[in-house]
Amino acid sequence: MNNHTHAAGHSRPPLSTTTPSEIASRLLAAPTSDAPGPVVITTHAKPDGDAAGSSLALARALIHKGVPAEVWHVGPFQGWLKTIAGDTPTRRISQDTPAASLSSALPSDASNEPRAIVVTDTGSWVQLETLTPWLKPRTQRVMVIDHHLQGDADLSPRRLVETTAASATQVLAPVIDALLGLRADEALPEPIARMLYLGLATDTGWFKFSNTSAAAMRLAARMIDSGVDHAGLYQLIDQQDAAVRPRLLGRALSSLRYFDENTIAFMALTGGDLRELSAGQEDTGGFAEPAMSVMSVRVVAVFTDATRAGDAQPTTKVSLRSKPGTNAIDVAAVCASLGGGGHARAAGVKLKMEIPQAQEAVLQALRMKRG
Ligand SMILES: [Mn+2]
Repeated sequence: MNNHTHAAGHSRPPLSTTTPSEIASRLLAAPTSDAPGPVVITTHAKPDGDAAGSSLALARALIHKGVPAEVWHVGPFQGWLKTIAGDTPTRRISQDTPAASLSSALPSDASNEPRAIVVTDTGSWVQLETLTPWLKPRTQRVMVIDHHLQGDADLSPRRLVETTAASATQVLAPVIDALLGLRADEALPEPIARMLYLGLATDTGWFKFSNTSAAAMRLAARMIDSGVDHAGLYQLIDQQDAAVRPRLLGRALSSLRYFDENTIAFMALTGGDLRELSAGQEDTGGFAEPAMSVMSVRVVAVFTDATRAGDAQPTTKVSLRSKPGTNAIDVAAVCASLGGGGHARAAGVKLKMEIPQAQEAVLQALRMKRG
């Protein structure tokens, strides 16, 4: 994920329990009479580039093979998502849909019962909150394609998880090759390649984060050889901010505090900041970069008020980033100690407390974990 503010599960089941070719053959198999519907592909709420890219790429590859497929996205939705989805069948589900009314938001007749369900870019129930009541009775038909360390074993018996992959789309690429019968050096149809590139590019910060590997670069080169307009994608995804974004960044920067010889940087966006600027959660995220560019800084935490109207308790969303190198801080471990998760260099957690208390808790956890 680009925005790593998800909390992931604690259990660590064996990572991969299946192979790209097994997933492909299951997806190409004729449906059974009790589950004749399309393949449903879903991902974590608030889809980022990798979530959108992995889910849409797989749907396009299946449709290319004549297999009916649709993507289910759970909000909030970023502005570019509609453009990226194009005419690929996509169902948009509000993240606030209560469990009781979920079934009326979803196709319910038996002819629509999906033959298979694929979850991409997450393997954790907490990131699939809204869809959990629908997924729970169907886990035997779920397959997971992911690159996160955390995951829940009871989400699916079939998991394709590579934690060294830069993006879920990198894990997905061999599945698509198996579906389409392509070698790993052959061109892909451009609408599929564009989605694979999108996941790679956004999860590597446009090829500058430490997860940018030779394999990621090779896959990106193959996608560009397949005709992807990488400059157009950059403009669509990274230069589409609402006018309020720089103002919100100004608020975050003016809250900047350093700790421990300027090695730790904290920024905060309060509920007041969001209200005064008429900004929403969808306008936040990605604010760590300016503080990461400070030489002494090794870790940045951005705290955002995520309390929803009517919530009994305050919620603070914490997004952590750290720099690679000697004594690099494993922010996934820091977040895991607080109930969250993510990657070693980018992780997150949601804490049921006000921002000042959340900052105290994260500072303690950072001081405990650093070398
Ligand atoms: Mn990802």
